[in-house]
Amino acid sequence: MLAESWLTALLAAAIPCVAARPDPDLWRRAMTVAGDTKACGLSDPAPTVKAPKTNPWAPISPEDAAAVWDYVHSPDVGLNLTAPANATQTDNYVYFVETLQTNKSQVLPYIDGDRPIPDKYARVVIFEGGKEVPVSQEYMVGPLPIDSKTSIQKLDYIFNGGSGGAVPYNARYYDGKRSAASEPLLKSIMAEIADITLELFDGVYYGSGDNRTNITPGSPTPVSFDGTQAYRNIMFRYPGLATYLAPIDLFVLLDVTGTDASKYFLKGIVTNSRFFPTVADLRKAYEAGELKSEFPQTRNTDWGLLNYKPEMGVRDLEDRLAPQSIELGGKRYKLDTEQQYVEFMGWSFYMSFSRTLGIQFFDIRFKGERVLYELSLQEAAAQYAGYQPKAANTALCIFEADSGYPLARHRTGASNDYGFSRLASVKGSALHTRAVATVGNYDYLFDYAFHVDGSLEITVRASGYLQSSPYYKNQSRFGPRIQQGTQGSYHDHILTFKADFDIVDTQNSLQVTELVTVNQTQPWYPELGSFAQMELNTTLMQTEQQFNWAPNGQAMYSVISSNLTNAWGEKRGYRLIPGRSNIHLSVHDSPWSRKQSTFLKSSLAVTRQHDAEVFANSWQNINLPEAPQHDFAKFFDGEGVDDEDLVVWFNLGMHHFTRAEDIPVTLYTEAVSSIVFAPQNFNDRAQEGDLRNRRWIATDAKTGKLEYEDYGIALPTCKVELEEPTLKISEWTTV
Ligand SMILES: *[C@@H]1O[C@H](CO)[C@@H](O)[C@H](O)[C@H]1NC(C)=O
Ligand SMILES: *[C@@H]1O[C@H](CO)[C@@H](O)[C@H](O)[C@H]1NC(C)=O
Ligand SMILES: *[C@@H]1O[C@H](CO)[C@@H](O)[C@H](O)[C@H]1NC(C)=O
Ligand SMILES: *[C@@H]1O[C@H](CO)[C@@H](O)[C@H](O)[C@H]1NC(C)=O
Ligand SMILES: *[C@@H]1O[C@H](CO)[C@@H](O)[C@H](O)[C@H]1NC(C)=O
Ligand SMILES: *[C@@H]1O[C@H](CO)[C@@H](O)[C@H](O)[C@H]1NC(C)=O
Ligand SMILES: *[C@@H]1O[C@H](CO)[C@@H](O)[C@H](O)[C@H]1NC(C)=O
Ligand SMILES: *[C@@H]1O[C@H](CO)[C@@H](O)[C@H](O)[C@H]1NC(C)=O
Ligand SMILES: [Cu+2]
Repeated sequence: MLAESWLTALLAAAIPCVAARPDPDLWRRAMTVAGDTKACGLSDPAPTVKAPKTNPWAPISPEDAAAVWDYVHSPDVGLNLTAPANATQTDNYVYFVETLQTNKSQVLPYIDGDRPIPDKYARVVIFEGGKEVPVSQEYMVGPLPIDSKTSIQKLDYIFNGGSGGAVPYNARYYDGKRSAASEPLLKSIMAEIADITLELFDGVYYGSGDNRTNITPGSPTPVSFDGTQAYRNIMFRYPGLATYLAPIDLFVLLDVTGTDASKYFLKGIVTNSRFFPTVADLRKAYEAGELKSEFPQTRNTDWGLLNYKPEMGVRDLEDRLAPQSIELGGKRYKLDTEQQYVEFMGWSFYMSFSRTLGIQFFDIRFKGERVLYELSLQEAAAQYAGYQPKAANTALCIFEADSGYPLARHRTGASNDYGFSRLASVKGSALHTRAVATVGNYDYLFDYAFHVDGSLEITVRASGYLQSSPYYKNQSRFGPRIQQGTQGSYHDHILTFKADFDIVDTQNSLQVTELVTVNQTQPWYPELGSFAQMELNTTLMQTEQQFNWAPNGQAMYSVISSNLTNAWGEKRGYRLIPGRSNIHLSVHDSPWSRKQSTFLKSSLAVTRQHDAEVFANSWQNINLPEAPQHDFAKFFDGEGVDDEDLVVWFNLGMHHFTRAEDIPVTLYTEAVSSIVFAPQNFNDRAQEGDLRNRRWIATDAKTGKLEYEDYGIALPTCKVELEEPTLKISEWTTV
């Protein structure tokens, strides 16, 4: 029993960061079990610390958000709002309330000086379908908390597209109220062809509330190109847990321009790669027997579930628990949970959270000196659709883990000439801040690893259901067949990040160090004549630009301080090191991403920091590929970036070459992309000499005497007594 209790306790300790919680009660019981293992420090909370300053980036409180809600609904403010629960698309209603990011120009005098903390503002999105010219309009409300000084104004300055915070109705985010408005038309069309869909696809659609309905409509984006029109290209799938993998070959194209649903109409129906402008055209082809499905979709999609499949057999020793990551001896990081502030091995940073961006990091310092002012995700896009992470699904967790390799290792003086040898090895570990964001059909796993040597690694992984297509023999150019009736459609995943570097202060430059080949002569090699040599060619980027990693990695990019040098007179900096799969968008002129996603089209970009250029994107750009609300391309207006406050934008992502192994879900081992920021002469030497988690082994060749130094850092011993094991390992399903 004890063995099982141990495992349970260890698993409970390890689980918060690797697994979803299957059920809150199980979770509570497991924590109780883990709570008994105090002796090992396994379940001790992280030590606390007081943040140097109140977090100026923190999200507004739930109380303030509720007060803002009441404020905008009050008749005095005059917005004529309907409660969202009762609203239709032709009413005015609040879509969301969130925190407006505080201006850097207002934060620096506070965080670095003695100015008071800047005022907080809320950002409120109101869908104004009840206006004569219906729009979506963003507002800023503040200062908070609400008092006599609070006012509401249009939030225009974070959008540079020309219409500020306004988005035309047609391009407004396609929410449930808009779907509801076009539902009667969809229902009538689908009822008219129910006999056809029943025979061809074993499916009928009479509306979502009708108990005969057995196929599910889905609407890809964009729904508009420039806001002057709106359409829905509705696809259908078999419902169920694996619905994304069970598409059927039926697409209904509706024109849904404007708020008057009586004017909506059918543009056509697509099946068998053929377009039928009217129901009558479809019926004619059907009656002529031209529409048989070659590879019908399977109703039973158990093959698409991420569960144990006994029919696949067993692997030897797989009945044993896999290794778990645990923090034996107590946590080595400190938290100020109220201020969302973290300290770890010389690192310190604040965190914030936004509905549209997920987790954000601010004032990231190493040994007291600022490296980054801000690090945050800007967009998670797929080739055919850009969408935003949804806050509701994010689970944040922090833990330290073994790096899986030593930070450094070397054996020296092994030869008998010296009579002795030394072997040294330094433990590698990193603090991971990890968040999982479910964005539609994918679970993106974001990992920010703060390594003990001062480097910061950002990794993103994608797992989940493919947006698949019905399979056709003659469409293999879009991807392979991956199930009976399913094709894995090729696509790109691109995740855009903002890295506002401040190498100690805001006066920085972007240094490019190219490896160039030059022909040289060297007097002591007369026989070689002129011969090729490598040289470093170091330059500073002069103006704002988008750029890509040099082929063969033959250039190093570093953000350096304009003025600060280390002990050796070298400019202090941090280097950008490509990791795995540093891709950008493949198609640069697709009508679905033509102008609203310029930031996806290069691996890197550098711009000058401005309070009004906070974001690479606007969350409503998705339906405005031809007339973006916010246009990243406009950032590049020739401003200098040498000796300036600069921002680096970078993309991580994957070209998703789909495969049978994407069933049931895409695997994190392969769908991964990363980047590392590493000190480049930021320090005077490697940041390891002050770490005691190391071994120093000296051997004397003559005497054979061996000295072993562990600096007093040893495996903690502890005794665990558990009253009653309450959980079986099998009750934990990791996700
Ligand atoms: C919605 O409308 C109903 C009927 O008019 C009303 O009773 C209810 O209070 C409204 N709900 C909200 C949240 O205003
Ligand atoms: C208020 O909004 C409703 C739609 O919800 C609209 O019918 C009405 O005309 C609006 N009233 C004013 C004064 O604008
Ligand atoms: C479906 O709904 C109809 C009408 O409400 C009802 O008469 C029928 O019993 C329902 N059938 C099933 C299988 O629930
Ligand atoms: C591909 O196959 C479909 C279904 O068999 C057929 O309708 C379509 O014309 C074919 N397309 C091409 C380009 O051959
Ligand atoms: C070096 O010299 C070789 C032989 O003369 C020539 O082909 C080559 O282009 C030169 N390379 C550079 C980088 O100048
Ligand atoms: C060094 O880079 C600069 C700027 O790109 C370029 O003009 C120059 O020719 C390069 N020098 C060598 C030796 O490649
Ligand atoms: C850089 O340092 C020099 C010497 O201390 C100083 O004169 C100069 O103003 C500094 N430049 C900037 C941009 O801070
Ligand atoms: C932030 O900066 C922008 C651009 O300068 C300005 O328009 C805006 O009013 C500032 N926000 C606050 C809350 O002061
Ligand atoms: Cu994918």
